Amino acid sequence: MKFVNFLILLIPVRAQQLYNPKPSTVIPWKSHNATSVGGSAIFNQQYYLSDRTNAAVEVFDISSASQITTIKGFRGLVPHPHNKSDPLETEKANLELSGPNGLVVLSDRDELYVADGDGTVRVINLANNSIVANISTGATRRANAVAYCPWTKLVFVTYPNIQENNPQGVFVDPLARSVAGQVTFNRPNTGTLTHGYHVASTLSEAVYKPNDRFYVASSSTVVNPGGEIIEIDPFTLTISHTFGLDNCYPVGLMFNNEGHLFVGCSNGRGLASPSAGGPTGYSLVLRTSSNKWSVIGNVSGVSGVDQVAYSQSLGSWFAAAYRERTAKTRTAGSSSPNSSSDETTHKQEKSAPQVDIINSTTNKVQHRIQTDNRTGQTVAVDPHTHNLIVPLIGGIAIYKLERNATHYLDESIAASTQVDSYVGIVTLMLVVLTFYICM
Ligand SMILES: *[C@@H]1O[C@H](CO)[C@@H](O)[C@H](O)[C@H]1NC(C)=O
Ligand SMILES: *[C@@H]1O[C@H](CO)[C@@H](O)[C@H](O)[C@H]1NC(C)=O
Ligand SMILES: *[C@@H]1O[C@H](CO)[C@@H](O)[C@H](O)[C@H]1NC(C)=O
Ligand SMILES: *[C@@H]1O[C@H](CO)[C@@H](O)[C@H](O)[C@H]1NC(C)=O
Ligand SMILES: *[C@@H]1O[C@H](CO)[C@@H](O)[C@H](O)[C@H]1NC(C)=O
Ligand SMILES: *[C@@H]1O[C@H](CO)[C@@H](O)[C@H](O)[C@H]1NC(C)=O
Ligand SMILES: *[C@@H]1O[C@H](CO)[C@@H](O)[C@H](O)[C@H]1NC(C)=O
Ligand SMILES: *[C@@H]1O[C@H](CO)[C@@H](O)[C@H](O)[C@H]1NC(C)=O
Ligand SMILES: CC(=O)N[C@H]1CO[C@H](CO)[C@@H](O)[C@@H]1O
Repeated sequence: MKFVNFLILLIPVRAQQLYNPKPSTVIPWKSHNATSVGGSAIFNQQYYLSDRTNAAVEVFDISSASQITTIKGFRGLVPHPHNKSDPLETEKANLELSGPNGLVVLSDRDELYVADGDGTVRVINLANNSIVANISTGATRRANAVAYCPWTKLVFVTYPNIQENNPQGVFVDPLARSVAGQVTFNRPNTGTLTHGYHVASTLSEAVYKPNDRFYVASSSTVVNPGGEIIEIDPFTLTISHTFGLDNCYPVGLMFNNEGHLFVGCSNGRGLASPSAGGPTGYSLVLRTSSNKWSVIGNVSGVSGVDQVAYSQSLGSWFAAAYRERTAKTRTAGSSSPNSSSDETTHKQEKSAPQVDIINSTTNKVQHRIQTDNRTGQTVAVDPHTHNLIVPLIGGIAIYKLERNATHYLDESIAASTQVDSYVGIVTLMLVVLTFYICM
């Protein structure tokens, strides 16, 4: 029996690497004190970020590492009607009325569509970075996520509409700059969303799967309390499939090149991830082909995710797990203010904001980059230069992955393999020793 127990110990346990590269550049915010951001995008070497705190879309040039301009004309953070005293606090702001939120580049039109807090979609001309149109979606509260189908030339806009408990999706025709259709989603599970004003929405990310359909994440509905992924046909302008999830509360979505959908879970109420015992939360990878949907990957240790990016050339997803939590184990009696003769071990959760880099072939975490739990909710990666960009309180952090990705990966894998072999050898010696002792 003992021998068998030791054999189990021989299975190598690969410790999760916390990878903390220094960003190659941190561009300070020109508009100060950003505490609440929406989506981000990279196009033509420029980085666009929805900055709710400063009621603007911020534009940065990546190669010169400088801020180009601030595009004003957005709603900004609207204080909660029940507490007007603290407009800078995200949790106290009424996100249902705030913006800018999601944004998407229409590369064939050289335009950026940005969803705002009053239900308007504002169109930015990328040649001169100015708002050239405001399209009313008919909504009166925040328009949230946006996605673009270049095939049918339609923009899909989500309208969470928490207040009326009536989430909608609106199709916008960029040529006519008007609404072309509408779908109604399952109602949110208000029993699950008990955070009151702190609830941002149940409808979160929207993505377009190339040459296929739109996909939207809904965190928790009456029909599917653990959340659902909704597929929308851009030709018939109707919902073509709904896939229910258990205990995921999906927020971020992103397809890889093989058409696999990464689903960033929040795994709990609000955006917090699960309980003590290490990073036990997870995100999922789905196959969405026709009506044969299935879960093909379970990415352990990645939760509290907001937005997700993908790089085909690096073969990785990048998940902004800004509300990730890990267990902090502490033995009473040391630095504890309650120190006494109590020798029990207390487990507490601790905020562990990070961007997780996930191999999109193996669906395993390759690296974790530490971020912050305020503005680290969005992530973008430049397909050409492999610059990974995360907005942090201290500035816009740019990680150059192209030159150093392989280097970092090799180094980290080498380090963890060394640890594995070392653990293996020690265990083997113990087994041999025990075997002789028992004899
Ligand atoms: C409103 O926000 C202020 C500043 O954070 C806080 O001191 C106050 O307690 C809040 N009031 C309510 C009713 O939540
Ligand atoms: C930006 O370009 C668009 C399209 O050419 C034009 O209509 C608009 O007036 C320009 N805006 C500014 C501020 O130059
Ligand atoms: C769009 O709306 C914003 C905010 O009200 C305003 O600043 C801007 O001038 C408008 N632009 C156009 C082209 O209507
Ligand atoms: C994913 O794995 C976790 C354990 O890490 C498990 O609790 C959960 O049920 C799994 N979810 C799915 C959908 O497979
Ligand atoms: C320490 O004791 C106080 C008072 O009994 C209690 O409120 C608090 O939760 C305890 N803290 C911990 C970490 O156990
Ligand atoms: C964010 O991090 C700070 C500092 O670690 C922590 O005090 C706070 O509780 C965290 N907030 C959330 C929502 O996790
Ligand atoms: C991802 O995993 C595949 C299969 O093991 C491997 O061939 C590939 O090199 C990995 N990608 C990276 C970036 O490490
Ligand atoms: C990439 O790694 C190499 C080797 O450690 C280092 O010399 C170089 O400065 C790094 N480049 C960047 C852009 O961080
Ligand atoms: C309220 C607050 O945080 N204000 C800060 C905004 O940013 C400027 C410049 O970085 C600081 O000096 C302020 O303290």
